[in-house]
Amino acid sequence: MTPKRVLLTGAAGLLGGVLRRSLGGQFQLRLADIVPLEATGEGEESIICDLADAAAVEAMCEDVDAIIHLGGIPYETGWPELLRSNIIGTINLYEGARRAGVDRVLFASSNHATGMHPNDRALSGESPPRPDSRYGLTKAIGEDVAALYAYKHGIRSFCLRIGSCLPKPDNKRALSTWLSQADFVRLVQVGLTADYVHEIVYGVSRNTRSWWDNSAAFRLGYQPQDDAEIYAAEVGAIELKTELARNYQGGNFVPEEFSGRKEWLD
Ligand code: NAI
Ligand code: 15L
Repeated sequence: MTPKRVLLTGAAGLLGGVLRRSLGGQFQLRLADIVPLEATGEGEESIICDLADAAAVEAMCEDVDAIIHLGGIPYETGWPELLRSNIIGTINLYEGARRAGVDRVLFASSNHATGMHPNDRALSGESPPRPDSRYGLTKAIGEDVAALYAYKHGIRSFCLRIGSCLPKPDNKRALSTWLSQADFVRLVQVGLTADYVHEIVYGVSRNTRSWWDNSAAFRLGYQPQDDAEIYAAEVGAIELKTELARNYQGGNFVPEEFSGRKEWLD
């Protein structure tokens, strides 16, 4: 079933804005965020909703076919905030989707769910999590919440381990991790229409230096068009500062608060 009515959480954020601009007109969009936002486009409506409020989330999920779940904290911070917005928020979202009979959920996971893997290792969506931060762990947990609701409750779940979704790469690491905004939209279109049960894919463009085997996404129809390599001359010399950041997939998240043993990481 191709969805018509789509709920977009985190709609006031950076990636929410990208999707709003490109999906508006194709779908009836319900825009939701904890901060106010105005519905201006045709077929748009807006809702203020804190993802930690289970009853409000349940109401927000009614009468939609699909949910794109971008809402949450996108950086490293303390447990109370991450627990509330990212873990409780994602559980509430899936539970609301189940109660409302929603067909599919696209979950914005992150490369930081696997950030402690060395970057000379090609990972796929089947590679096990190795979170580089509390934030990365919230994304790994979100992928498991997605699996519970897919296999136990029949909600199609598409988890995007997004790399670096920026207008253009800003350093050498991003030549591997970059997801252009246009390719992000292409991947979301796949998530909204393809046939899958519980799929984990990487949100990455067709970068020459990509660390990720994204064949599962290609099988489902993802055809990325952009390659960060065209920016290599501009940003290829901009290296991350520490050895840990340069050698492990999570970049700067890896050395932050690191108190582990380097020899365990390979
Ligand atoms: P953003 O911070 O611009 O947007 C997130 C939105 O979530 C904000 O508008 C915020 O108000 C909302 N939010 C936070 N806590 C909330 C709560 N308790 N209830 C309701 N709404 C809440 O972040 P961005 O960059 O747009 O990222 C979107 C998603 O994609 C995030 O989940 C992030 O972790 C993920 N992601 C983004 C990447 C990127 O390169 N931008 C890379 C990897 C993952
Ligand atoms: C993420 O998950 C963050 O939300 C984003 O701000 C970037 O840090 C990105 O990953 C990245 O790894 O570049």
